[in-house]
Amino acid sequence: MKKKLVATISIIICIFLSGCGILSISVDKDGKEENQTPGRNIVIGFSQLGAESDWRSANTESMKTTFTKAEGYEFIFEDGQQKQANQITAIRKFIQQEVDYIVLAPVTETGWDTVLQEAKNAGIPVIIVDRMIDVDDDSLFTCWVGSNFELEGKKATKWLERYVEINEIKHKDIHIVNIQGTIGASAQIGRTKALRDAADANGWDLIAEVPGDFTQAKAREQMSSLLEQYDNINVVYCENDNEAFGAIEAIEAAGKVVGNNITEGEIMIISFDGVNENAIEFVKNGKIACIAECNPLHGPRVQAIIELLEIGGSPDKLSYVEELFFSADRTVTQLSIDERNYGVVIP
Ligand code: GYE
Repeated sequence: MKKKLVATISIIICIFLSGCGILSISVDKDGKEENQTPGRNIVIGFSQLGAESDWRSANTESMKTTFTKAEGYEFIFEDGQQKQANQITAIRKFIQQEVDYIVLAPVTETGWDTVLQEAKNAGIPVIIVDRMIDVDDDSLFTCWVGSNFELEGKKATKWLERYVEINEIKHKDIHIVNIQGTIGASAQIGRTKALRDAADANGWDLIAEVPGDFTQAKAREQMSSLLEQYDNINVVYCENDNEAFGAIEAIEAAGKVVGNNITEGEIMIISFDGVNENAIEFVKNGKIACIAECNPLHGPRVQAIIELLEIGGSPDKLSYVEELFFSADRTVTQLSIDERNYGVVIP
């Protein structure tokens, strides 16, 4: 309640300041005029893990368009290019630059203790966004905001379980491969765990788990080699949409058909994210059976946290984002509707 009140007051103050026109005009290096809130220049160092997927591009865009000069922020962006070492270097640079906040989208969960201790010693709050970190001491980060990746996986596997039952397919006839994300990333860990648990519980044949690094190219390569090794694959669990695109390309290149009719030799694709319009199109035309949404628009969420910290508030340690589930199969979604605690959008 107190937190809400503090947040509300801050929003009122912001609206008041801009409403009164208390904005100064400054000129950037190209001579263009920019609005700037006077007396306020919050410096944020953002260590983004890379640019592997459409999700990531949307996430970067959300951060960049949120933390603008006009809103009183100086935003320093560093691309880690999938390497933790680069992200650690970026954090150390932010500490030297004496930024006000460090925002970290970590590539993998472990290995952050030392550098985050350095940030803590420097008195710089660290906000973790998207994937989680696994540190011994929770006080090394202020808070985290992101998705419940295992829940996303549970939605997808529940959907498959229902599909199998409604279509009177035997669970043991599900021959599934998992094209995983970046190994050690929270999104991979949660989604992989959900599939392993569901395969165990239902008796699905989980043929193989291979890393696809969340990229289209790696997934295409992995899927081609899986098709050469196994001739009974009928479901492909792709841990993001870009992998789904790559898997579809490989399946079609091998002369096979992508679709839900697995009893007639088609190969079903299950995916995550739902960011790219093409992925939603694929759900509509049956090339992707279902997508557990993963929401990348964290910019405003991180902003709300920073604004709360600015006025002395304390954000929740962990904030999970609400997400939807996309499937074009109305029978399955209707039948499972009472059992789930998440929304379904039928495109
Ligand atoms: O699902 C995938 C991206 O960590 C939630 O990373 C993120 C995942 C997302 O590469 O597309």
